[in-house]
Amino acid sequence: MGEKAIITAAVVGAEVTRAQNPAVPYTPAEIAAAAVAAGEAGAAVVHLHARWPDGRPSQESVHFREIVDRIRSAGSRVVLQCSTGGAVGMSVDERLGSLVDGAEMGTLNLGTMNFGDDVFVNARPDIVRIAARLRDRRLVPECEVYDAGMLDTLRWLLEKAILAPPYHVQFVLGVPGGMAASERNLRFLVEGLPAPTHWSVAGVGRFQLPMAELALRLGGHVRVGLEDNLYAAKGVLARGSDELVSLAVTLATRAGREPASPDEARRILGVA
Ligand code: KMH
Ligand code: ZN
Repeated sequence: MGEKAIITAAVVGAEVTRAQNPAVPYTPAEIAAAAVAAGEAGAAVVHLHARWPDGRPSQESVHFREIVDRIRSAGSRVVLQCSTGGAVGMSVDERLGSLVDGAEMGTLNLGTMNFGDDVFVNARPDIVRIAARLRDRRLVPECEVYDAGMLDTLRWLLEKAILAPPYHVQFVLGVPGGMAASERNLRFLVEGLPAPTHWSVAGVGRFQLPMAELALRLGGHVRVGLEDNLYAAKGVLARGSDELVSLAVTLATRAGREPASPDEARRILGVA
C-alpha cells in the first residue's frame, strides 16, 4: 500500500447552480449535510464555500459559522477548509469573512487569472495579506495553483518567509484561463514545486476523475465534488459530492492507496 490518499470534497463552490444540477446545496444546512455525507463517503477534508439562500455566493461569517457548527453537531470530524477565494469580483475584506472559529485550513490563491469570461484578482499584496491572516489564525494554507507561474509566486512567498510549512498545494487544472488538465501539465507542475510538499489535484469538469486517477498514481492527493464537476459519468448528473467521493475512493483503492481518515489527514497536512 502507498501513502494514504487524502480525498477533499469541494461540495458547493461559488459558480455552479441548481439549474445545472439540482443537488447543488445552497443553505448552510444543505451545505453542512453535503459535507457530512462526503465525509461518510470517505472524504477527509471538505473545501467550503457558502451561498445566500437564493444561490448567490456568500463569504458572510454568519453563513460559515452555521455550516461549521452544523457539521460538528452532526458528529463529523472532517477537516474544515474555508475558501478565501470566494467568487470573482469580491473584495479581499469580503473574502476573509470565511475564516471563522472552527476552520482548520484556508485557501490561498496564488495569482490573478482569467476565470472563464471573468478575471479572478489575486494581486501580490492581496496574497501577502491573506497569507498573514491565515498565519495569525493558525490555519494551514492550501495554495491554489492554476498556472505554472504561480509556483514562482509560491517560491517567492517561501523565500520571503511570508509562507512557511505546513502548507498544502492544490493544482486546479482545467479552468478556462488556467492550465489545461493534462498528464503532461500535472507532471510539469509537480516537478516544478519549489520545495518537497504534499499536493493534490482538482480537475475541472470531465477531467475530475481522470486527474484524480493520475494523481493517485503519481503519489498525490485528490479533490472531487460539485464545485468542480457536476457529473458522475458522461451525461449522468452526480447525485451529490458524496457520490463523486465514492468514485474517488474506488480509484484510490484500485491504485493501492487507502483513503486517509480525517485525523490521518491532519497528521499529513500539519493541522494542529
Ligand atoms: N470561486 C473561484 C473564483 C478558492 O476556493 O479559494 C475561486 C475559488 C478558489 O473557488
Ligand atoms: Zn473553492
